[in-house]
Amino acid sequence: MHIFNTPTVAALSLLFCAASASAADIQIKMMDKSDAEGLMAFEPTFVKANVNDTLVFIPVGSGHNTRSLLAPSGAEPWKSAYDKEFRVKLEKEGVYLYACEAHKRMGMAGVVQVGNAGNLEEVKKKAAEESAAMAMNKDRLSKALDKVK
Ligand SMILES: [Cu+2]
Repeated sequence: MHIFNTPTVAALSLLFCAASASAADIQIKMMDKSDAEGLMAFEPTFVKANVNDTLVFIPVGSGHNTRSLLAPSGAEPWKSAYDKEFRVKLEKEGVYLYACEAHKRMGMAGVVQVGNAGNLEEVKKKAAEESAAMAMNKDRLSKALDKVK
């Protein structure tokens, strides 16, 4: 007696393939100096992701962490330990702003877009406030937000 007939097994394996293909790990390095992004930077500063992808923050320089500044409604805020790899699963659509707590004033901040950017206006407002308090890299967040499509 067969529990699954062949077409059912084929359909199930297709489903598993689709699920695993759609969720990716996206690496973001926490750096004292990035060739691409400048001093005190997350590399890349802007990331576009899909729902259920996972951000993986990798400590490259030392004395950095990551903390969300603004997340779409319903999304869990995050705060990592210093100098530790940290994973965040992105379960809600929208734009996320985050920074390194030690170097936020030096503009060490980044942007993640997940699916539709429904909260973009709110994010731009928050980014402008944060950028005004930065001593360097003051245009980093606005440049990153220009990439939101
Ligand atoms: Cu830092």
